Amino acid sequence: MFGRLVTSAKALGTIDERLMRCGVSRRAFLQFCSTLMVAAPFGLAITDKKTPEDVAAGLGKVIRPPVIWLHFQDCTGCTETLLRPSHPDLGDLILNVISLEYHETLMAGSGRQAEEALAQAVDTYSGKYVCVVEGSIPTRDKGIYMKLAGRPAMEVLADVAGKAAAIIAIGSCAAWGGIPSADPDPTGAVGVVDLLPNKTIVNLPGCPPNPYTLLGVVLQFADSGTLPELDGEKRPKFAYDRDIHEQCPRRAHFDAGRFVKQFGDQGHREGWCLYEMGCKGPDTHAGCSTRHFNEMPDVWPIGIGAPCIGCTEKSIAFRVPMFKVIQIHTRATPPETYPAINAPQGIISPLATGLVGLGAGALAGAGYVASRKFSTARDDDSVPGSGPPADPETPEGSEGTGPKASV
Ligand code: FSX
Ligand code: SF4
Ligand code: F3S
Repeated sequence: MFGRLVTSAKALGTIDERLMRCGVSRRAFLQFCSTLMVAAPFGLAITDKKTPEDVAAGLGKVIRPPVIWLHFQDCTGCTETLLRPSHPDLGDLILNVISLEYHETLMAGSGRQAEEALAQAVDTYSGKYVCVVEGSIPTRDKGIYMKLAGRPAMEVLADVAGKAAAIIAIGSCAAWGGIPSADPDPTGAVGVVDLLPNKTIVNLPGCPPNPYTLLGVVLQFADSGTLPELDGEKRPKFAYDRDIHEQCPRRAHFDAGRFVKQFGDQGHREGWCLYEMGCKGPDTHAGCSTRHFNEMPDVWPIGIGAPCIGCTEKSIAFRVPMFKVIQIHTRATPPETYPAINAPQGIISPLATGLVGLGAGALAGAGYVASRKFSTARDDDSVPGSGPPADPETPEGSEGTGPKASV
């Protein structure tokens, strides 16, 4: 375990002092704290509080952690996700909460100036800074495929991470190679843990991961010198202990056997389950189904109608084809055990529907909406809103596959 982060640099100051000096509003800070609470509802001492005000009171006293951010082979999505929140204020706030000492993509300096900035940051905060690594590291041919100031990335990593108090590999690329390591892997791309096997490293895979997971880990370390509990893949349990499928909003469709068969079909438009489109949610550990991106509801792959590609899982993302249907290995029951969606028992009669409708009283409105969504009997007069599909070319199986009520 690393030692407590003690700062010798008065310049860092506490988060409260910094926010006050920069004129960051209390409202923005409270909003940040409440988002942090949602991202880390348990497993982190800093968010284990009753209200955002309590979290803010604790965080405000924390010395801003110095962060040195190394950037290797990747798409820069990890940086983008951190600094492109839906509210511009929040991006500014994040840069005030941490003390970002070096970040090639964001800093104004370049060339010799940048090299000096890195050397100075490492020297000033040696043994006290958090080293965040984004991107994979090329190892083939002695690492010549990526050089910084004439030095292979491998060498820079060993040097900078070697003097850090804590190392965080952000994104799937830094955690285990990610996209650059996909077959045929021309550069021999690996993750941080492959090159520094004896160091304590926190992996935050995801392409990209949720930025609040990073902030939670960094701030907890700055506050108490401790890291959250990790799983076997070195991922913090608070963010990766559950699979996507467990809390997916489309789960009811999975359980009922309602699957999208083709992008753009009626089921897709209605928000049915994407399992048959290759969704890897049942085998993927991440919090996306409850912690969306950019602080916006439904901004996550499944929320916008794309199957989860398993981007947090080393054995799935960029290894298993995106649209390949996987075997279910979780507690979820395989869909084969559910009743067939085209059950041969027949359909509900108009009379039965009428009686049920009368008896259900207030449920009638909801039933109408549900029947419009799920009924597929094209000529079933008993179901309001059913009828021939608007598009006669709609392929078989994409319309007309919903459940029919049996009598
Ligand atoms: Fe990109 Fe990051 Fe993917 Fe990799 O996230 S979003 S390619 S994980 O390193 O920038
Ligand atoms: Fe959601 Fe995918 Fe599971 Fe379907 S298979 S419920 S879309 S996680
Ligand atoms: Fe990745 Fe799947 Fe979340 S693709 S972003 S783990 S929904």
